[in-house]
Formats: sequence, structure tokens, C-alpha cells
Amino acid sequence: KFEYAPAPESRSIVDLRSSYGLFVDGEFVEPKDGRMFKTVSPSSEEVLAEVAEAGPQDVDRAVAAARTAFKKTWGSMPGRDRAKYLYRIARIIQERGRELAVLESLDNGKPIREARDVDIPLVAAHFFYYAGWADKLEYAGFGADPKPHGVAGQVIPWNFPMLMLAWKIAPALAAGNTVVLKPAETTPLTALAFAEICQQADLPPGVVNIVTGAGATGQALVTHADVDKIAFTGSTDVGKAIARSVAGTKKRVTLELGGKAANIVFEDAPIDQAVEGIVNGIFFNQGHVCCAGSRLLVQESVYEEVLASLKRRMGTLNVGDPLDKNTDIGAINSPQQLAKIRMLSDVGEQEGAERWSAPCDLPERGYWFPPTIFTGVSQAHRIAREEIFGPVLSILTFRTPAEAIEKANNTPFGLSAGVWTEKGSRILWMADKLRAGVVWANTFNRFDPTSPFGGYKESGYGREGGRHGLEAYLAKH
Ligand code: TXE
Repeated sequence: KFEYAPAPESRSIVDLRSSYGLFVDGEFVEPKDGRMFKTVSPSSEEVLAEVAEAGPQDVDRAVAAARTAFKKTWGSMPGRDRAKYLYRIARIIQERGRELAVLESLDNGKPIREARDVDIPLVAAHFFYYAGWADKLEYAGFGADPKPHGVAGQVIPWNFPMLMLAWKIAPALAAGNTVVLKPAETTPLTALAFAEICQQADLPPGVVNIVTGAGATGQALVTHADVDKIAFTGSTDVGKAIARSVAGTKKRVTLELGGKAANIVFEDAPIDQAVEGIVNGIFFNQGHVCCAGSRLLVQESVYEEVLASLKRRMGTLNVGDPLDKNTDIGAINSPQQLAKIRMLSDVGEQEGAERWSAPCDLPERGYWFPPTIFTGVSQAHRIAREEIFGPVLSILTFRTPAEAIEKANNTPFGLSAGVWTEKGSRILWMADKLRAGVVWANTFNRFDPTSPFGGYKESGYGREGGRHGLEAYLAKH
């Protein structure tokens, strides 16, 4: 009998320093008031490193460095030269791919298989893709001589730390902006590795600056008077606060916020394939995905069959050590997020829905939650309306396509949706009626640098990715 014994990805390929400063004007510097915070591995609770906490003066310094770089080098550099730097960065990311994947998995808790096969290859792909745009901006459709805004202030979340950095930094630099980016406080390490990559690529100082810290650092950045353009991905509440804070200023804003996507399975869908799509839709990245298929809408006639098949499949998922290549579901990113998932799951039961979790042994240390589904969910339940952002699926049923549309759109969010059916005409009809920025047909959670991504309604505004992703970083005239 063949026994597959995977070697856990070796931690030793990651060269962690015990402490990291801020990356300002091409160098790592101490924070002005010396404040540091710890970043912890969510799977082992081990302290991975100490990281500087940027205060307002540090943010000032970073924005000033970005302004100077915009004026002196990057803002006036020919597009083909900017492209050379972006291609160089993309190649270094590929070369260091294994190390970056391990670092991401350690700091975030995601399975190494996903970090290695999805996150990091997509990071490189974004830099390659936008490098290709840097000398072709006149074809982006914003006039013959589109101009960058200047300094971009970017705040990103913890679910796809390096990929969110790439979504933000690659188009900003391609368009000729300079950047100050704040990674999330629980996952700063790949952004700091990216700072080293900027040094390795000889990127002119000040073009990219990384300020680590918590919400206060993000707030200091987005309210800074000399920031021209803000890009934010994170919670809907913070997104709304940012939108309010920039009202009446010169700043341009794009917001990518929460979601509560419907994954809609019709009776004619190939059920095995749909079940794979349901599993991928909600359990990929522990469900820490803004476009996760967190509401399953299944046609009544196939409900029992889908449910039985889904439970069987959930029983095969491996939950545990993120560095093990056999792991399907890793650790929940933080105790705060775990508490939120637990709280909303308890509310689901209190409101009358029925909970089922796949049987699995969860490790003692670290933050874990088993793959879980709720049946008997009604549209009024909080678990059907609020973003849980964890491996928790709410299952509802429908009879007709019109009912599926009504239920799918019955949410303040509008980021994504999935449709499973053999009928091409139905896919087109559904895609037209669903109020969601992305509609996947017979697949889910597919990403590509050429495709625009973004929301309707309270999921935010603006698009990232593709030609549309450049729009946010170019001034029209
Ligand atoms: O988000 P925050 P949190 C959702 C998800 C999750 C919930 C809370 O439902 O459970 O939000 O997560 C920075 N000004 N999403 O608390 O606080 C913060 O430091 C400027 C969905 O982690 O929005 C971090 O870098 N910045 C989402 C980033 O904002 C501020 C991804 C996101 O953190 C700030 C993450 C402020 N006042 C959470 N306060 C998605 N759309 O994918 C915090 N930040």
C-alpha cells in the first residue's frame, strides 16, 4: 500500500528577524516613539517577531518620502522604466516563492498548499500583469496622457496579506503613483518581506513605504492631508468611516468591503462538481474570504442529495497544521476573529437553525474552528445576513429561479455570487439579475489579474484588477 507521508514545509527556509522596523524611504527605521507589537502564529501561538507600531509622526515621514519620490523619480519616470522595476519585483517574488508561502502560512494560518499554489503565484502574476501596462497607459482609456494621482495611502486586511498588497501596489506603481501601505496588525510579515524585495530590486527609495501598526496607524494614514488617493480593503464599518472622513477633501477613494455571497445550486447541476464548488466557496482560506460563498441556496428537489454529499465531503477535510501539505483548513487568524465566529454560530443556534460540524480533532494550541454548516436557516437569521468570515455555511432552499434571485439579492452586500446549472441561458439570465460584482458560473473563488473585482451596494466601490484596476490610480482629463 502506498502511503503518502508529506514532509511539512520546512520552517528553516524562512529567515525571520526578531524585530522589524518601519520601511521608509528605502530603509528599515525605528519608530519615533519606540513602540513595538508582537505578531503571533495563529496555529501555535508562537511569537514570530516584534514589529514597529507607527505613530502619526512616522506616518508623516513615510508620506513625505513618498511625496519626494513622486516628485523626483517615480512620477516622471518613463513607463518602460517603471515596467522594468515591476518585472524585476515579479521575478524576485517567483524566485522567493517558497519562502514567501511559508512566511504567509506561518503568520496568517492558511494551509501551505493554498499559500504556495494560489496566493504567491497570484502575487507574482499581478506584478507581471501591471508591469505590462506601465508603458501602455494611453490605451487604458482615460485620455491620451493619463496622469497618476500622486501619493496613494493603502490599508489592507489579514486574509490574503501579500495578495492584497499586490492588488494595491502593482497598479499604483504601474500608473506612476508612489505608495504608503499599512498591512494588517496580525499579518505584517510578508509586507516586510516585500520591503526587502523592493531593496533587492533597487526600487528608488520612497516609492514604496510600509508602515506597520493597528487601526490608529491606518487612520493616521487615510486622514493624512498629503495623501491623494486611498485604497482600503477591510470591514464595512471602517470603510464607511473612511468614506465619511474624506468627504470634502481632494482624496479619491476605493473601498473593498464585506460580502455575504449566494452560491446557487440548481437541480440540473452536476452535483459532485457543485459540492466541490460549495466546499471551495466556504472553506477555502478558512472562510476568511470577502467573496466567500457563505450562503448556499439549493433547489428544493436536490436539497437532500446535496446535503448528504456535502456532509460526506466535509468529513474528508483535514483541519490542522498549516505547514502540512495535506491540510485543507488551517487556523483562524486571531482570537478576535475566532470569538466572532463562535458568537455568530451560537446566535445561529439560538435563533433556531440546526448546526452540524464535521467531526475532527482540533489541535490544543492555536485558534481553530471546525468546518460547520447550518440548515433550517431563514432569511431573517443573523447567520443569513451578517458576514461570519469563517468556515461556516448557512443553507437555504428555493423553488424557482425568481425565488433564488430574490433571496440572493436580499442582502446589503453585493460582492460575488455563484451559479451551478447546465443551462447556459439560465447562467446569463442569473448573471444579469444578481446584484454582485462577480458572478461565477460552475466554479467559485477564481481570481485572475486580468479580471476586475469589486462590489455593489455596501460591499464598496471601485474595481481592482484588470484595466479597470488602473482607473483608480489615474486622473482622467
Ligand atoms: O477589520 P478591520 P477586522 C470583515 C470580516 C471581519 C471583520 C473585522 O467580517 O470579521 O471585517 O475584521 C485597518 N482607519 N473583514 O477587525 O478593522 C486595520 O488595521 C484606517 C472583511 O480585522 O477593517 C487593518 O489593516 N484603517 C475584509 C484593516 O483596516 C483601519 C477583510 C482591516 O481591518 C481603521 C477583513 C481605521 N479607523 C475583515 N481601523 C474583506 N473585505 O476582505 C482598522 N483599520
